[in-house]
Amino acid sequence: MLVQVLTLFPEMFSGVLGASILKRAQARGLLTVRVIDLRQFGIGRHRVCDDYPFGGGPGMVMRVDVVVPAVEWAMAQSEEPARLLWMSPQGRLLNQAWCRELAQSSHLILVAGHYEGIDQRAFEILGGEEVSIGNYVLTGGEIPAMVVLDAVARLIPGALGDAESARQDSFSEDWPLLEGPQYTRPSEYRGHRVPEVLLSGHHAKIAAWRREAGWRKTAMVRPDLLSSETSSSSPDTGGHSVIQGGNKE
Ligand code: 9D3
Repeated sequence: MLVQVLTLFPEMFSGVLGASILKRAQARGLLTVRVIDLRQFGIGRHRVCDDYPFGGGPGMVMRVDVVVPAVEWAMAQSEEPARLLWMSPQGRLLNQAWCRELAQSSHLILVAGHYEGIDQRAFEILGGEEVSIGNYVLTGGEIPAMVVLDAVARLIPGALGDAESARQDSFSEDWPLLEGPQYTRPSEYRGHRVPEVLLSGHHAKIAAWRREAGWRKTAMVRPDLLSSETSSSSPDTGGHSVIQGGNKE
């Protein structure tokens, strides 16, 4: 998979790309990430990429005559037609089903906006989909682009280690219930003991205890996951609830 990221802050990506699964997926040749500096497409000697919003208002808007040529250049770097994703607070909420779908793609282009956003005509001209990662305000689309990259890259076959992929195979739903607590050695620390059942070696009891603990945790923290109409696996809403106004995290 080729992923091209267009950003005004390419240096933000180096740490994320150089560690863990993203590093391994690239080392294994499963993933190529190219971070493209939008400033290369800036206008004039100063490579200006933004300007004041027509109609007034705070902040700056990224120029259509910078963004469109940059994306078109990125599209031309691969034979495969690219799936174009705009990181935007106005986007559809990212969920696991969408990530799984994106992982089927051989070429993604992620545009990370900064400032107040991107001139609307860029979407009109190029199409694509707007992605939000949640209902909170970030300073730009860079971290959302990293989130998309991370969530999608681990779904590329071979990207995960054996243990991790075995685990992943064990549930096929869009989003499972939450898990109960995890423990490792020592079995007692500062008077806090690991639940006895986990030390019992009784596999059926352990499985039952974990199911119960996960269900309790879910009911407490994410009751939205327990009602089928509002869960992230609900296909008709794309994962965010319309009824009951759920997913207001
Ligand atoms: C006051 C209006 N704001 C929109 C909610 C303006 C604004 C805030 C933050 C415009 C851009 C941004 C920068 N955020 C992103 O580019 C972004 C984002 C986010 O802030 N939250 C969740 N997902 C995303 S994807 C891109």
